[in-house]
Amino acid sequence: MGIQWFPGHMAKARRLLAEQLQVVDVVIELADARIPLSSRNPILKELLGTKPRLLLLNKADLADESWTQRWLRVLQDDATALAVSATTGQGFRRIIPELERLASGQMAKLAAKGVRPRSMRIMVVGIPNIGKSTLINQLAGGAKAKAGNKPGVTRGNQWIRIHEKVELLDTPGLLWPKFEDPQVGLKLAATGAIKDEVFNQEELAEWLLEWLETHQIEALAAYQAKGVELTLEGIGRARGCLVQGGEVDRLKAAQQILRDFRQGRLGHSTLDRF
Ligand SMILES: Nc1nc2c(ncn2[C@@H]2O[C@H](COP(=O)(O)OP(=O)(O)OP(=O)(O)O)[C@@H](O)[C@H]2O)c(=O)[nH]1
Ligand SMILES: [Mg+2]
Repeated sequence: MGIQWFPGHMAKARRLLAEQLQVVDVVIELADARIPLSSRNPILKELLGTKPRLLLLNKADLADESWTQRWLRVLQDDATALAVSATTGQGFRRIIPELERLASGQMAKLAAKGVRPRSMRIMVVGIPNIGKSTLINQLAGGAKAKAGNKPGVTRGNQWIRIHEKVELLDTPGLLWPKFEDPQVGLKLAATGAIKDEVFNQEELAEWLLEWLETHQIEALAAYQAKGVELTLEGIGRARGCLVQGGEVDRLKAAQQILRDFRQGRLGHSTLDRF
């Protein structure tokens, strides 16, 4: 990993986050339901301290449902955790009531001090491309925050009112400078949190294929049923990723495999398991 992937804007984002934390009542931490462990920023634990926190496992529509339930049981010990999908709205009914419950202590404290009632302020944090802006738009019922299918779309903090009594702060995705376990980097890249330029796409797709084959052969059953070999060459040929002369274009094949995986076309996979 020779390329600088902890860009300057992330160091700035970390500073801004610490500042904004002072004025919010609750933090929504978004993690990826496909990698509930690898997608949680270790920096957040120390930054957030005792601030009330709602943990949302987003993109649950792309994860293995039984693993999501297992993860929720484990994660509940640390923070209130819900499985959601910001694109479909799955699991959203419980978000506002949970936020109100988590903020109630702080709101009561303000009332006791005689502070004029104000909106509940919620900060939304998480790794790049996890769906923070999409979640805010889903809650707001309209496209108020810019969202997009690549990491690094949101560059600055933005307050968005989603309700008479609730304001949300959209923040830029935050990664951390060093992965102790190289598998974490691969999982983050495979799910789309790290820019595609950072990892060799062919190596990444080969790692993913091997992982899927070892852990979840049923996800690739459609290819196997057609006698397609589970390699860049085999799948590249089946998906028509060819150069002139009929050779497989390995880079195109790798990009296609990663795209298919990210869109759930290779099954509903949870890459973090225990
Ligand atoms: N399948 C699926 N896709 C989602 C979900 N939530 C978000 N996405 C997609 O993920 C991509 C990233 O969404 P954003 O909301 O821009 O992510 P972000 O966390 O704001 O990203 P940055 O601003 O770059 O940090 C978009 O293509 C969304 O449509 C979800 O629950 N399921
Ligand atoms: Mg965003």
